Amino acid sequence: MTHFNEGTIQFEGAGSKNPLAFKYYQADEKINGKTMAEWMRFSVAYWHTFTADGTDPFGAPTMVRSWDRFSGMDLAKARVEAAFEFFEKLGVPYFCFHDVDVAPEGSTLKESFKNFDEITDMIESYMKTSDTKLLWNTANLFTHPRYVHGGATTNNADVFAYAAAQVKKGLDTAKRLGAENYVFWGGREGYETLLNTDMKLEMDNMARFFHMALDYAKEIGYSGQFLIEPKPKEPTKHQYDFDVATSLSFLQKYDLADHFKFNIEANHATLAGHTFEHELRLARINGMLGSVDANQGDTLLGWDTDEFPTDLYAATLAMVEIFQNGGLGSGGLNFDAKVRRASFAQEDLLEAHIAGMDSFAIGAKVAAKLIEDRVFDGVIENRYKSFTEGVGLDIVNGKADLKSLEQYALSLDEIRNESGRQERLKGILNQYLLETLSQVRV
Ligand code: XLS
Ligand code: NI
Ligand code: NI
Repeated sequence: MTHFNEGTIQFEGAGSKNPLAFKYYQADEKINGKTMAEWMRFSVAYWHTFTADGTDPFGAPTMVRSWDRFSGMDLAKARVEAAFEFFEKLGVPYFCFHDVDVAPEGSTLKESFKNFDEITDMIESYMKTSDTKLLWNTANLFTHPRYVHGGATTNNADVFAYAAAQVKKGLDTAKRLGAENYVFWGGREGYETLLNTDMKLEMDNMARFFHMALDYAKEIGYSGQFLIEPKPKEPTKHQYDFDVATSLSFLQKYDLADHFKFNIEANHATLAGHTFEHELRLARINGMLGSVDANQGDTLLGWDTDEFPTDLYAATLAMVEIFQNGGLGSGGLNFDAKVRRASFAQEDLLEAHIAGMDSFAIGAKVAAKLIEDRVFDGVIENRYKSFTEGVGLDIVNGKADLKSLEQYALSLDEIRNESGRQERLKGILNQYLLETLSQVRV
C-alpha cells in the first residue's frame, strides 16, 4: 500500500511556494569541495517519525497515520513499508532506530528477539533495493518498567544481564544491517537521589558494560563506530553522560576513549547549559566528534522538546564545526526531532524534514563562505598572535618556567590588551547570513 500521496520531493529553489519542495537543499550541489549530501548525511529517526503518536504528559495521542489501522507485528511491518517509502520520497541517505521502535516487545526476551529478528529480516530486504542505509541503531534500556533503576547502572544484576542481552542483539543487528555506528544514550543511567545510590559501583558497572560491548563487537567483527550521546538529565535527575566534558573524563578514566566518539544532540547541549556549538567544538578539538542529533530546544521550556532544527544561526555555527572537522566521518545529521503534537497530519512529517534539511543547507552555505573568507580563523589567529613569538612562543614550546616568566614580567613596563570585538563579529555573522540568502538562486 502507499502511505504518502506526495511524489518525490524535488529541489525547486528559494522562490518556490511549494511546501513539499526543497528551497535550499540540493543533494548534488557542491559546497566547500564536496556535495551537500556528502557533508550532511541526513538521517530520519524512526522513533519520532514512525512510532511516536503525539502523547504528552497531559494528553492523548493526536497523530493521524496511515499505519494506525494495524496492530502488533502487522503495525511494525506497515511502519517499515511506510518508512522506506518516506526515505525514498525525501531522498534521505540514512535512518536510525532503537530495537523497540521497529518491533513490539514480547512477553519474554526470547519472544522479543523473535519479533525483532523478523522485522530485521524485512528491513534487510528493503535495504537491498533502497539507497537508504543505517546510520546507527541502539537498544532502548529506558522505557520498559524493568529499567526503572537503570540498565547498565541498575542496582539489580538481573536487569544488567537483560540489558547486556539487548545490546548483544543490537550489535548482531548492527553488523547484519551494516550500521555505520552504534549508539549508547543512557536515559536511565544516572540517579534520582544520592541517598540510595552507590555512585562508584554504578559508574564502574557502566564502564564494564561498555567494555563488554567492545569485546563482543570485536568477537563478531563489527567495526562500526561506537558513540556516546551525552545528556545531563531527563528522565533521571542526573545522568552520568552529562555533557562532552564529563563523558570524556569518564571514557578516559575507564580506558574507553580510543573506542568511542560523541553523538552530539543540540537540545541536550542546551539542557546542560551549553550551546550546541560548544559541545561540537569540545568534541572536535578532542578528535571525538562522531555524529549529530540535529534538533533544537526551546529556551522557554526546560525539557528536551526535540524540535526540528530551523534556527539558522545554530545551523551555521554547527556547520562551521563540521567543516572544520573535515566532515562527520561515519556519522551524520540525524533528525532526532518530532513534529509538534498539534502538527498531526501525515504530510507534516515530510514538511518538517524539508524545513530541517533546508535550514542545514543554508547553514552550510553561510559556514562555507565564512570559512573561505577566514572570517573567524583570521580573527582567532590574530587574537592569539602573542603566542607565536617571543615569550608566548617559549610558553607554547615548553621553554618557559615561573622563574623566566618572573624575569620577563619584571621587565615589562606596560601591559596592553586589545578589544575582543564580539559585537563586530556578530554583525559580520549577520552580514554573511543575509548576503548568502540574497545570493541563493530563486
Ligand atoms: C533522548 C535521546 C534519544 C537518543 C537515542 O533524549 O536523544 O532519542 O538519541 O536513544
Ligand atoms: Ni538523541
Ligand atoms: Ni534527546
